Amino acid sequence: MSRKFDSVVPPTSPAFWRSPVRGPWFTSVLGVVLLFGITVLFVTGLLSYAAYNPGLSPLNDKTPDKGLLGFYLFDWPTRPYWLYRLTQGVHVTLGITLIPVLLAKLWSVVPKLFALPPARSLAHALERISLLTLVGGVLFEFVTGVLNVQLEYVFPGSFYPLHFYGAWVFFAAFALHVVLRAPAAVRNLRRGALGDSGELVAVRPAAPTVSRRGALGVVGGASALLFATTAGRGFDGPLRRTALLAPHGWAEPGSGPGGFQINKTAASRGIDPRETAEEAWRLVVAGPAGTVRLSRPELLRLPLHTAALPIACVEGWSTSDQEWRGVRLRDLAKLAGHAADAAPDVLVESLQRRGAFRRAALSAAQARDPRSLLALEVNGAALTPDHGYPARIIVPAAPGVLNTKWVARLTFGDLREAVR
Ligand SMILES: Nc1nc2c(c(=O)[nH]1)N[C@H]1C(S)=C(S)[C@@H](COP(=O)(O)O)O[C@H]1N2
Ligand SMILES: [Mo]
Repeated sequence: MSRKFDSVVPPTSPAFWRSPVRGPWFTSVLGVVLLFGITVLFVTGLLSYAAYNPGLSPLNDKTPDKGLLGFYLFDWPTRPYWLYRLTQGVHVTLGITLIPVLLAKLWSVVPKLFALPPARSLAHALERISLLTLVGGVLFEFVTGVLNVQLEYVFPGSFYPLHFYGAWVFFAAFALHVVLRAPAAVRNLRRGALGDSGELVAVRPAAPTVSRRGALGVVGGASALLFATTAGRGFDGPLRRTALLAPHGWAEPGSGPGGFQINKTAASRGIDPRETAEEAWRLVVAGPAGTVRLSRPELLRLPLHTAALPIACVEGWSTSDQEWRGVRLRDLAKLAGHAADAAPDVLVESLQRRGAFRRAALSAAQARDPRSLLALEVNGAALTPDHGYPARIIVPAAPGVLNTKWVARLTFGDLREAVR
């Protein structure tokens, strides 16, 4: 793809663009890959949004002004228990894998950005504006997504609304683009690489250094490399070590029962060991029957149950199943005055005083599931401080953000009452 050009030819001239790789076939192949890939990203993104149960409580809702965009929301299920691990793993891994395809697609059509006159007609002007929305939208979604996954806290509190509203704006432009271009793309693909003609084909092509198929191979190879260095985020042990692109400098979980991914340490969340000590810490359980206070030894004397469940974060990493042991949320609901089968929504509050994720609302379906625990132990030992000692929530199929650590209080009942 040699880029030699005469300094006198401006980029607004077709003669400026000399790569012999450009052409409708190359653009259409990449377009079809993106059509499927971006559709999966959009659907898994909408699922990820639903998984936070934003309809449940203002606490879970980062986008209270969503209006009609929340039309599809549903009560996030608790089975299969690996649901969010799968949908969010696919969302993040696929998004990263598609980056080379996206860049190649934009490169393949970049001459059009410079084409003159800016508008030949009103229809042409509208089309170019919609393309700016499309390109701006896709870059915005990929950049915000990658930044959120790779660098925590670049968007204090605002990643959710940005990525969510951006997705709808982008997807509207994307759907329009697909409808307008699909017939031409099908024609280009039928005609094949050799039958290429049209505005994208260089009028003064430079000598080829790679065939069009070869160039596609380079793009595919780059995607395969990104996939191979990303997918390991969804596993523990040796596989995680293949995730070379995952953010490093995280707390080292070490080995032993608590030797799995730690997102935020107790120290970083301002959890004081004096508050979690056995003498000091009490779990408050509130409901219509009043308020019960339980020490950790008292909780350990209640019926204990185990559940093998992963932690799966919105950032796309997850752990393999861990063996959690603790008290069922439905049994705690009973202590608070609700029949176990009629356990209502529950507000979970942690010892943590500041920062996001110190509180979360769980749905009645989540509270009733027999695998939903207030976990006291993991993998046969007491929780480590960084995994939420003295007690943390674990719920099947839910995003990590709902697995509150260092729990201090559970309030069963109508959450609109509980949250002010
Ligand atoms: N109190 C509290 N609980 C929390 C968080 C937090 O910041 N504070 N982070 C949540 C998020 S976003 C995730 S992904 C999981 C990570 O759990 P781990 O660090 O044990 O892997 O904890 C959740 N529980
Ligand atoms: Mo998370």
